[in-house]
Amino acid sequence: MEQRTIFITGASAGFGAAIARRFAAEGARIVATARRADRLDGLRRELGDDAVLPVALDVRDRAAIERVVAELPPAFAEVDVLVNNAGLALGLEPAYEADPGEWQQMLDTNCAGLMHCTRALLPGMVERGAGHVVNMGSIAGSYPYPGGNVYGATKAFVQQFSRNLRADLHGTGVRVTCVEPGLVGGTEFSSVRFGGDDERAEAPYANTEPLTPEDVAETVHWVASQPPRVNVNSVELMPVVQAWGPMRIHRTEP
Ligand code: NDP
Ligand code: 8X3
Repeated sequence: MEQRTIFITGASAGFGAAIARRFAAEGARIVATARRADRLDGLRRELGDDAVLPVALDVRDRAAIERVVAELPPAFAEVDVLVNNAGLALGLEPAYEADPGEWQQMLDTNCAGLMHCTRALLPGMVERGAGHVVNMGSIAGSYPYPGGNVYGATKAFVQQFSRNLRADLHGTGVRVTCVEPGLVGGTEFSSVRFGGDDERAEAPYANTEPLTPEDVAETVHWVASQPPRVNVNSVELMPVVQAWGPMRIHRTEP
């Protein structure tokens, strides 16, 4: 396979860093973006100067996204695969107690950030008649759970935005995939969700075997490595230990 250029948001931790490593292993060039530049520099030291271009980017800053894409150096400018991975869940409170500021941050990051990165990189892909947008959804976009309120809704946005992108891109040769993982351990996701409360953060993974960031990275690499005629629309993956819950019935005292 010829050398590809992969633009990854949220490459400083978790899935994003694992995805960078997976593509770098085949010799791809990685534009590694996130807010924490020191982490991205670490990735460059690990994978090599030619392999990784670290770029500090807060995806909530639309002007910065446009600037970063416009100023990509020639070796990294023709992006083959955009992995819209940056995202977060904040809190698990019911809607009537949740923090509106946290709701806004999830919307700004998971929805607006993802759509503006896509908007910035799509024209080049359409012009070249090739490219792939891989969006990081979640099972939370399909199945509601208590406290998932806005987080789940942002991931439902990611799923439907992915489908609508496909509708717009029909005939251009540009592909779109939504990857929708369930419980994955070994990332900062839960620690971020619970504001650094380690006990709460570790509870979902206790005594079980969740998916790993490498499982997700392998899935992203697989969807992006199919022949050009194949578009994998979506992939939902869960660990074997996870399945759907029963419908709940609230009963009053007799
Ligand atoms: P991590 O918290 O480990 O990584 C999240 C990444 O997003 C970090 O690199 C962080 O970098 C980046 N990020 C957060 N906010 C911003 C921002 N405003 N601008 C740029 N980058 C940002 O989480 P995961 O790796 O677990 O999650 C990655 C994606 O996968 C998310 O979209 C998440 O919703 C989704 N997901 C996670 C699941 C899980 O169980 N872990 C399951 C299903 C989906 P930095 O802080 O340096 O900016
Ligand atoms: C992350 C999976 O179930 O914690 O998207 O919302 S879940």
